[in-house]
Amino acid sequence: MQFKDKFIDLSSPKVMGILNVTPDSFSDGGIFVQIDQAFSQVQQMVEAGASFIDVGGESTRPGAKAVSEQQELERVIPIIEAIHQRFDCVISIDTSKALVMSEAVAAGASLINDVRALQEEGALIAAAKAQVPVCLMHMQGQPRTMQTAPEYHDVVNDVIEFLKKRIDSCFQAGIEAHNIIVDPGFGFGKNLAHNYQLLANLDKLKQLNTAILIGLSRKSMIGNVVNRAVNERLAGSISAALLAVQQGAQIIRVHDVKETVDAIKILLMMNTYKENRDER
Ligand code: 8Y7
Repeated sequence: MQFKDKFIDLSSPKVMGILNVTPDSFSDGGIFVQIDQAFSQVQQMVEAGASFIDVGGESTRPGAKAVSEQQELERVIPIIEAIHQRFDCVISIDTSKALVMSEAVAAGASLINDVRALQEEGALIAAAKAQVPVCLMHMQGQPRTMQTAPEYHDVVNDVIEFLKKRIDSCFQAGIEAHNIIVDPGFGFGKNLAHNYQLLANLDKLKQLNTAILIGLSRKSMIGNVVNRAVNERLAGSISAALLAVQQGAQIIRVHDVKETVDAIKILLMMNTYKENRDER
């Protein structure tokens, strides 16, 4: 898949590192301290094998409050510019706002990651104009209330139908299939059963003929099974990531890049022998 001037071969799975942009940007030493912290985080992740760095200025965790356009721009643009100057990775902008999309791409981002699948006003047009790949994620409801009582007729089918419609809207806006990535949106308006039904049927997303991205790192769908706090969910997160990769997920969005890259290497090593076993 082509990301501006950078090509990433998705025939083997790639890791996307999550960059935490502190909400209180100016309270803890100012923008330079923040850029410094971001730099060391990004450096670690790129050295550990991240092909993508996902930069987000809006918290989409359950219960999180809305962020203004201005706030979001102030948080992400200087950091994207700085990362773009210094690192060889694809910068992904995690946003739903049209203006943030276009400003971020102008600053060096080359992937738009939208948890609202380009449904906000102007987003579809902004993404089409930006001419970079887009990730369309499924979410039921809005972050503030999405976990209250999520409901589906058939979660796997409902998510696939939603993504089909969003892909269609992309086509109509001039975004081509080779620039579309889909994501079932683990934890976004889904209870535990919904999340595991989606994980168990992840391979069905292949029928959409787009690339597949998944994010389940440290999420409650891991925590609720292993019964551990957010910082104790590494083994569970890696296990789930591998199960997703084995079903065709090509981009894995994680906090723990190094450990996930190692785990994927083991899976790929085994798979080289699976492919050969009938030939011997
Ligand atoms: C996802 C995501 C988050 C995800 C995509 C968290 C921004 C919540 N999760 N984007 N963003 N997919 N595409 O716990 O699963 O990381 S934020």
